[in-house]
Amino acid sequence: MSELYLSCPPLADYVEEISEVAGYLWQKGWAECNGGNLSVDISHILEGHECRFEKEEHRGLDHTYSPLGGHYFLVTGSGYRFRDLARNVKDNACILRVDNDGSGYTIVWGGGNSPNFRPTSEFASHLSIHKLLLDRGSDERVVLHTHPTELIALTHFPEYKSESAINRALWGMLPEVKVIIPCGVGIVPYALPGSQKLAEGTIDAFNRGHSVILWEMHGCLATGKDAIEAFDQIDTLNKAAEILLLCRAAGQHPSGISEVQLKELVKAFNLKE
Ligand code: 2HA
Ligand code: ZN
Repeated sequence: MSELYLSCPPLADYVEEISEVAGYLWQKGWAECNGGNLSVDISHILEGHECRFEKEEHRGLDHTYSPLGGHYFLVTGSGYRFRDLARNVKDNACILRVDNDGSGYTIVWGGGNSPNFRPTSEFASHLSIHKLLLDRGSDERVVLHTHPTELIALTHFPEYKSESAINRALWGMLPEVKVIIPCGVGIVPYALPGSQKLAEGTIDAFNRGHSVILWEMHGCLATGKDAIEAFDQIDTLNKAAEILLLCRAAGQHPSGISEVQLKELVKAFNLKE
């Protein structure tokens, strides 16, 4: 076992869970090439441990994230593959500490031996979301972005460009969708990957009450208490998208679970409407 895990045993479980989810994403076909990224605020699990980190590589940030000063994140690398992460977290992700003033960060572990290692290209979106979760006092600490094929396909349909239309269609495919994602998915119109515009659109969608966001013609982003919870929400939504597309491919336009049946579900499971 590595020095780091010996000095901070709970970290080993986190690293294991992340490689498990990375494997699922690859098996699902949602992580082609270097598609997707993941970050975890691990500050809480480091508390009370004298962690023996191994390196110090400092970098600046384009924006300042003062409230995140001093926080530690486990983050996947830019240009790195989820299928490789599944086998080896240390070479394909890093742990970094955000500077006290939030204007930069220091990589303290991982990143392989590459001097060019950088956190994910979507780091701006991830940090903005972690800041929001912190502001809210949320216990969600994971941000996961991936490319779920069928959900992305639906964002190309003119009739599913609106949040109300796509949520009505997805909730209608199987009861689990309303149970797991009662507030529905938020939609962010297409914006350049890694851009501040995409990060801002994502924050707006979170502020509308969503915990899963669809980036039009690009992918999906979810938060969760852990990586499995974030994955499960996307998996459930994508299952609904698969059923919808299967019905369409068979020449059917399913009317799905009715309003009355959805209301019955909300009542029975005490869900948010
Ligand atoms: O990390 O998916 O959106 C690669 C991407 C960018
Ligand atoms: Zn992406």
